[in-house]
Amino acid sequence: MTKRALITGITGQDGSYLTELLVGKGYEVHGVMRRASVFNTDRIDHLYHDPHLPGPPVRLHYGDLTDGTSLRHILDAVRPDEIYNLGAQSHVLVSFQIPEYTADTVAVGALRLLEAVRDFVGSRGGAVRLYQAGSSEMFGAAPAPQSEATPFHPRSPYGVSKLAAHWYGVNYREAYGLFVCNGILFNHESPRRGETFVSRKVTRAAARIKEGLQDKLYLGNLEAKRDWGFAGDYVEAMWLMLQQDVAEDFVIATGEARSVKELVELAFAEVGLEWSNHVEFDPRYLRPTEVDFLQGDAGKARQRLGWRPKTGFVELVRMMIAHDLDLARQERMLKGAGYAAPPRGAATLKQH
Ligand code: NAP
Ligand code: G4F
Repeated sequence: MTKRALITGITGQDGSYLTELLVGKGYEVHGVMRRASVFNTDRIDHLYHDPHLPGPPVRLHYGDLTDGTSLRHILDAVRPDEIYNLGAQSHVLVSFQIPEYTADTVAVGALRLLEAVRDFVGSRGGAVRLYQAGSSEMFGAAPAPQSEATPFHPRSPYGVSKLAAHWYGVNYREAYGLFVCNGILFNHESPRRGETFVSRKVTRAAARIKEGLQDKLYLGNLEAKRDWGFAGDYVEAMWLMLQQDVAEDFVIATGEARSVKELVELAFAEVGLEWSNHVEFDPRYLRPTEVDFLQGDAGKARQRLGWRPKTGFVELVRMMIAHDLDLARQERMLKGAGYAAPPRGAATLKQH
């Protein structure tokens, strides 16, 4: 029997890698996509085909985590075996600017999905397994290294909302016996990372400065430390959690922490530049409350899931730099040939 998966946030970084993984395992994959005024499927265009043509079994459904009815209808249409709730307003600094919307998508959105699943299982019977995308941001100010046993102390509206979603998941597991796994994932990046997260902002800028397309990079706090892994490795952990006999929660991390400054130094060194000649401080990128030090202990995932990261920090930054150099070179060539508009994905750097 072909397994069916439903992914919220399929158009995001993790959604795209998870779709590749599940298609490779023979799943039929369905995704929830928000309506946008332009095409917003860049990350999955290589997987998604016009439904009239033969191609990988990936189907998209319009829906939104702020719209519980749409979620319930999609469950009836898809009848999934596994659900991965990756949809979120996922930017920490932005969550201070739009806290209510962040809570609506991240916290109440997870609750809406759980209620829809509970209703679906109640009326249709059968078993549905749900992965909830939790975050190391829930640990916030808790001392490193952080594991499943570490008490949470979130430091942003995003972190608080993810923590509410985490506890909703635990509660629905205990109250209704739903199979819900909370992944507590530390930062994970890739060439498909959104351009306003620090890793991608830095690798894009280093590449564009190298190609003469910009001169300066404006950043906030360089002292914060993060445990950065590769998104392609982390989606495997999501899938593994849902293949266990019992639903549990898992920390997923590399166990290595680096500062933002180390990331910047490495990225600029990769393109042969001295970072301090190009990086300027801009206080607009500071958060009202910062998370200083995240370093995960993924011992439980190693033992129980057999999961370990395959990609190290240096390899990750090299992969991202290689990708962004390609984009910057395309942009430079097009500009040289007189085209005003850069290729999509290489748009002129707006330093959000
Ligand atoms: P991302 O690239 O920002 O993708 C977020 C996805 O959520 C996008 O597909 C986005 O759609 C969708 N979305 C946003 N608001 C929505 C709404 N109201 N209804 C339905 N979908 C909505 O995030 P990511 O890096 O792939 O992360 C995946 C999940 O893991 C997120 O929940 C994130 O908070 C969590 N997480 C990420 C990390 C990390 O380091 N990457 C670490 C821990 C946890 P559009 O494409 O239309 O914007
Ligand atoms: O790349 P960031 O924006 O990621 P952050 O805040 O750690 O959140 C990411 O990881 C979480 C897991 O812990 C996810 F749940 C969340 O969805 C997201 O994927 O910032 C990393 C660090 C911060 O300390 C920030 O203050 O980089 C610092 N930073 C310094 N200058 C900057 C900048 N961050 C951004 N985005 N932009 C800057 O200019």
